[in-house]
Amino acid sequence: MTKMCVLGLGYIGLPTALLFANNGVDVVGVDVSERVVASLQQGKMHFEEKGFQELLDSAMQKAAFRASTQVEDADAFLVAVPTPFDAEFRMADLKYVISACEMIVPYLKQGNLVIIESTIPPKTCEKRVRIILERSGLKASQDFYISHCPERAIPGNTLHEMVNNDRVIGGLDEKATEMTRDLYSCFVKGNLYLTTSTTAEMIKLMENTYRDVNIALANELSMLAEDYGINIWEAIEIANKHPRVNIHKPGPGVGGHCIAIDPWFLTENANNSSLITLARNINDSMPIHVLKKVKEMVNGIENPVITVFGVAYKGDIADTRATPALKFIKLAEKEGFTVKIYDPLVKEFEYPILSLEEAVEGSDCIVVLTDHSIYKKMCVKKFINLMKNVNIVDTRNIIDFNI
Ligand code: SAJ
Repeated sequence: MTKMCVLGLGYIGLPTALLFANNGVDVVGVDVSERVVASLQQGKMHFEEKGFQELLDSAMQKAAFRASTQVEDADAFLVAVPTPFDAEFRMADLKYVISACEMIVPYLKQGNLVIIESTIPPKTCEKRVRIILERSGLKASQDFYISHCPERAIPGNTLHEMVNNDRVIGGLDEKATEMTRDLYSCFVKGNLYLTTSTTAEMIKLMENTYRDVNIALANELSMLAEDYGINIWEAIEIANKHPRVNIHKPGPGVGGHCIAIDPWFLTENANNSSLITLARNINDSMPIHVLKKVKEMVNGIENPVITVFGVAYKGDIADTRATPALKFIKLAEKEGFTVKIYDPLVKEFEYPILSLEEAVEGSDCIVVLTDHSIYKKMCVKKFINLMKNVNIVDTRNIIDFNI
């Protein structure tokens, strides 16, 4: 039986470890957080997502998964730690990837495979990961093997996408690629596309950059449509009937831990990336544009109270990482507005989350920032009379005023 050591038990590392454990691999999951490890040792997930607890229960029943703070000898090591964004230099901060690789060094043996799932800039496997792991005295592509297999699952539907999406696998050499393919084929039902490590690194960043640039285009089109007095949602719907057009959705900006930072990993070493940089700047500036619209609406109202609907970074999840709502709220407070928040999914946030009635009572303007499906079915007539002044800015086109 193959033994795997997975470093990083977060949103990606943990479900990946559990999928391997449920499909014939003996897995030890390693995390530097004692709290995370203690919770998993008791069979409890430290965050919620559909299907994860069941997957943990069955892996524990099979005795195929253990959590630990210590790396152990294994046949394969999988690194799934975060790659934070260094905002000052607009670069990937590789500190966690580097320290995970350093933790592997004393345990690295002949024939081992090291897979990096964390998002990394092109050439990181070749130039950083290889050099750190070779401190073991072993030589990459001769004594041990390195590959990159980026995760591409969407938060909110992680498990389904981890199993069913196609995957990209890029080794430093062909043997590394093949060893990685053989491992992942135990649970991945999608196609496994084989390439080099640098190409795999680039592909992952290209995918998220593609989305960011397209969202920026949608945001720019929505601002132009406002100038022309056009309903952008109707215009996009009709334009997208064209067989080769797929305009994304405009909104209050791009949040989450991937799309808003990965494009910078692609441009950190480049001097010819004006389009990608421009798209990032457009998306980052959207909360300012939303505030401008709110200011126009509450113009003349003394000490306006505004209600934010939704602080999750996108619809139907409780995740607020890098949410554009936070920038909007901070800007609104600077403007002197009182801000109240309603988000039925989010449990922890920098600001208090109120009930619908508390949040709407005495409000001068509702600003919808997240497209939770629950907002679609809300009966507006039931709460609109609680407002002091009825103004609504719906950046996601989700509120149905007829119900
Ligand atoms: N958004 C828009 N308009 C759109 C689509 C999204 O404003 O048309 C906004 C969302 O509201 C959100 C942000 O963009 O604030 C990002 O949301 P998302 O659903 O586009 O993506 P993430 O960040 O949840 O997940 C992405 C996915 N990448 C792609 O679809 C190319 C996922 O497959 C990746 O695995 C993930 O990044 C990651 O970990 O890299």
